[in-house]
Amino acid sequence: MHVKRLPSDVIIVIMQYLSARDLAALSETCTYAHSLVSEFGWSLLARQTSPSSCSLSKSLMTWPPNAQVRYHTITDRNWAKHQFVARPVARKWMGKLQPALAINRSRLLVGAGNTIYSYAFAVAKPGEAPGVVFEGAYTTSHRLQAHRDITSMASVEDGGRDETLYVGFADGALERVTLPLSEPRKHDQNVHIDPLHREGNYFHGDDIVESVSSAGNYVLSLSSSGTAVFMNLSSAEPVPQFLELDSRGWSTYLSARSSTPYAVFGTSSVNPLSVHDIHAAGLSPNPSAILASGASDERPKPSAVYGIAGAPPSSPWGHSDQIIVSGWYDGPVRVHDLRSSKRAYSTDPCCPAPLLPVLSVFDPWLFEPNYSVSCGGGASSYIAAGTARHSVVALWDVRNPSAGWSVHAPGNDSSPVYSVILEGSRLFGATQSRPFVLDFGPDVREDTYPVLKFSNARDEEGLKKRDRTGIGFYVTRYDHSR
Ligand SMILES: *[C@@H]1O[C@H](CO)[C@@H](O)[C@H](O)[C@H]1NC(C)=O
Ligand SMILES: *[C@@H]1O[C@H](CO)[C@@H](O)[C@H](O)[C@H]1NC(C)=O
Ligand SMILES: CC(=O)N[C@H]1CO[C@H](CO)[C@@H](O)[C@@H]1O
Repeated sequence: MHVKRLPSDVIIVIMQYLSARDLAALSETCTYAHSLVSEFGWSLLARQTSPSSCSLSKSLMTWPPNAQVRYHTITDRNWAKHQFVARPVARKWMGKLQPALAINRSRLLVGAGNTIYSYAFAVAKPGEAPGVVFEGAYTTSHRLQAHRDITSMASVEDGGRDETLYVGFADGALERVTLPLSEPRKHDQNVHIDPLHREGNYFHGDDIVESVSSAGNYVLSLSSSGTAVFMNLSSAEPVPQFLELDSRGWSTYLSARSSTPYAVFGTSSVNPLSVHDIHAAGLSPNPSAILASGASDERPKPSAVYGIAGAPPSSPWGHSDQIIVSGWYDGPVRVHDLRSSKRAYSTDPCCPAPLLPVLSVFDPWLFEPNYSVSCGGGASSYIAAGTARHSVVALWDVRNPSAGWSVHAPGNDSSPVYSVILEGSRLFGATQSRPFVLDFGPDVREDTYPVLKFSNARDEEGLKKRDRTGIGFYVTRYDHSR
């Protein structure tokens, strides 16, 4: 039967099951099919495949559906071929810093030492890669002093202005900072953030604020001594709620997407990863789940969890926010599914039986067990882990987790990757020396990222060679299939 004889609503239903290639083929059969595909096909597919990408979202909103599908299709293909453009986002900093990254729909923020560097996401036309533009550097103290260093950051909802964040410091301060973006910059100098733009809290005494997370209206911070502070910003005067975890604190993650929002804590202990539900009254003091490391018959050994992330809504695990990805001291990156019933034997009657991981992945060539983790990438199926040395980022496709691969960040410093943010097409990361990006999307040009003028050739030793495209820099990558 000819396709023309089918009623159009039947063809539209069928189109829901077609890939970009199938749709392109269908649209070339006749003008009738072509018009159905342009009117319905591309937008159906764009809705199904659109990964969550802060840095692209403003551009994608203005693009026609077929341009969105083109972008995502080329991105997925580049992921499958391990093809990307690697770029430093800034010149090397002075000294070795432990940077923190935060993102929202308008900008990428890099906190390093006493400075927050802001990079705005430009709105691009279809067929152009949305640019990342340096906006300014904002200092939180007049002098660089280690105890006033920024240690963690998270951006929060501020009515769409996207200039507000919570910043944790080495001296225990937790500040709500609004970036003075409209203040004029003289001769590219840093702008000091005056007291009008910041509001200090001293919940953590003088312990390092190791981690700050945000989701929806919630903010969560955790200090090295294991004090967690939870706030619901939807009330006019948020009341901080304290929770003592009684172990060395490292990492946090907040989920506000599922019907029961929850907080996850990473610590150094026998049970280093725990989930606490968030109810109308606030954060529950008792864990609703303990996430275990190993096989069901093993006695838990003390370990530590340095990085925690959730999976994007479009991931192969499904829309519900029940997946928790964590980077452990003893090596692997582990994935727990809160819906799973695989539990370890519990000796402690007070706590829920520990939940076993549904997946563990590791880079067998790297024994440095320290990770920042993030999920996203091609088909929203990748886990990225920043590791402790050689500025290596390890990547796994969860649809084929035994075929992992790793890449050294541009610059190739002997540094940990302290923070990673993985979107559909871009991975933003930061080493002790600089922020960087790996861009798997199409249409990247020299001016998509900030122009770099290297003054001191020796400082930029690892950035000598451009890649084949001439846009990115040459980086070393290797497979670690098992
Ligand atoms: C692991 O990460 C923590 C927190 O970033 C850091 O303090 C520690 O020194 C790291 N350990 C190694 C072996 O890199
Ligand atoms: C980066 O460093 C690793 C060792 O840490 C080395 O094997 C690799 O060749 C270096 N890559 C580049 C591009 O310099
Ligand atoms: C990941 C993150 O923190 N995103 C924030 C960025 O900004 C939006 C508003 O545009 C906030 O709602 C998000 O929480």
